[in-house]
Amino acid sequence: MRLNLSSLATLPAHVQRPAYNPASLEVGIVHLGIGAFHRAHQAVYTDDAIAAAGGDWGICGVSLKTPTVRDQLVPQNGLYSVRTVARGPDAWRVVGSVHEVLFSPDQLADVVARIARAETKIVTITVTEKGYCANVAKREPLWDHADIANDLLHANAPVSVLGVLALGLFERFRKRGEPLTVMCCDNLPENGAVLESLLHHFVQRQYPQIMPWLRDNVRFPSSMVDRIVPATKPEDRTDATTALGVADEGVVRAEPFSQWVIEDNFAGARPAWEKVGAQLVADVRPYEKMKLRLLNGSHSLMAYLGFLAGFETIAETVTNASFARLVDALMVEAASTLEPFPASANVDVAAYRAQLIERFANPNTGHRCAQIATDGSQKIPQRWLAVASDRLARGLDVSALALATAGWIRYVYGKDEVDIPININDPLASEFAAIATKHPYDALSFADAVLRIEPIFGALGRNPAFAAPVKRWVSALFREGALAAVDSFSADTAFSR
Ligand code: CS2
Repeated sequence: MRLNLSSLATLPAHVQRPAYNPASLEVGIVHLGIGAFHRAHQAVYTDDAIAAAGGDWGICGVSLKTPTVRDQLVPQNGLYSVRTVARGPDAWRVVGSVHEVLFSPDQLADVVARIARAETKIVTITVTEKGYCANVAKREPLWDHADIANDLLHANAPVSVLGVLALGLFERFRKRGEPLTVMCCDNLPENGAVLESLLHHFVQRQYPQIMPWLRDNVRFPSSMVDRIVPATKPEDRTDATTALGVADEGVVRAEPFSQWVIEDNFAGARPAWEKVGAQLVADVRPYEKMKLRLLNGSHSLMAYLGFLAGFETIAETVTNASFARLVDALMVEAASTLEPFPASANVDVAAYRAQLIERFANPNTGHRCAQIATDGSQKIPQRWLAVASDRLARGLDVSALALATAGWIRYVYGKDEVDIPININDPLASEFAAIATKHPYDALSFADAVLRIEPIFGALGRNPAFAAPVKRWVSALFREGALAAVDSFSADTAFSR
């Protein structure tokens, strides 16, 4: 038996299930990039909001790159379970908000029709940092990226998120031209403004005739999303069968914590997300900066150095005392660059930091360093390098950020500490490999060449106040390994704050 609308009634009592009839929902939201994160985050808030306040907020989930999720969820009528991995026993719930799942390369016409329908009020997006095919600093599409180039040439067979959105918007304009909200839910700073700019650039080339409509009718709120969602593990599927009594191919695992801060800037109606824990605010920037720089910054630091030191997961890494001190030092550096919160927000950065350590240390999360280590070229600019630039501009030291950056450089060298190749998953992987081939085991030249990759480091890579400590740490990492380097960082008395 499989989880689906007919087996829903057979679920054991301990499994939380939709408090409404999922079959009766109409689609009000199109989500591009229906991976595990969306299913454990926005879809859960929407499930709760429908239960609390009703509304036709069914989600049409779209995959752009692989048909896996569609193939898992269509036989299940969109139903799937979330396994919440706490320190105590797991909790299981079945989510009913996903109404339909499409694979865009096979079902483009349906995707476009969904975006164009007046009943669709919101498009949300999680395609990861690299999915935007963008120069984020310039807020412009990478015009020579293969996907963007394809979409400019074949407007009716787009493969990129910008191309699919542009085609959907064009169709919406041609129909009734109802207003629409498009909300980015990826870990990019000012993600709404970035997406708006990318899409405006793209549409300006592809469909210039809709620009006035786009400017006046389509809103791009920013949002900060947070929940640690490791990749689903094989045992999640077996355990789902035991917990639910039916098989669930779409199960996702997630930590108990969840946060969503949304800029209150919608073109029309939206689910009552504020009734179920989401924060609707005038300005998301202070929240996203705190989250990107403290949570994601620490994550990336542990991903590279923890991996090199031989740790499998974030929890193992942060339980090592020297790593814990280094993470704390990184957070101290990052915290000094945050923006003030409105007094009414009640945010306590020290408590936030302590809570992060607790979350990282949850032994049941099983979040692998290797998973977070992907796509570093797309992540470290906003997680670390912006922090380093801010601090250097104020004459402050960048000790922990330098070691973190050195860890990433050592990692992209592509061989671990016992010389086993590392599978570098990054859009710039071939560039790193070429540099490594040119400078075999030459820590300083390798580091120097990587620091000169302009799209990642910009001017910071040429600033000796940053480059010099980074290069010293890269040498130390090649010489003595990550564990010894992190130990010596943590023992360094000069650092004791
Ligand atoms: C992680 C994030 O993989 C990564 O880069 O840092 O996915 C992180 O788990 C989430 O942003 C937490 O909200």
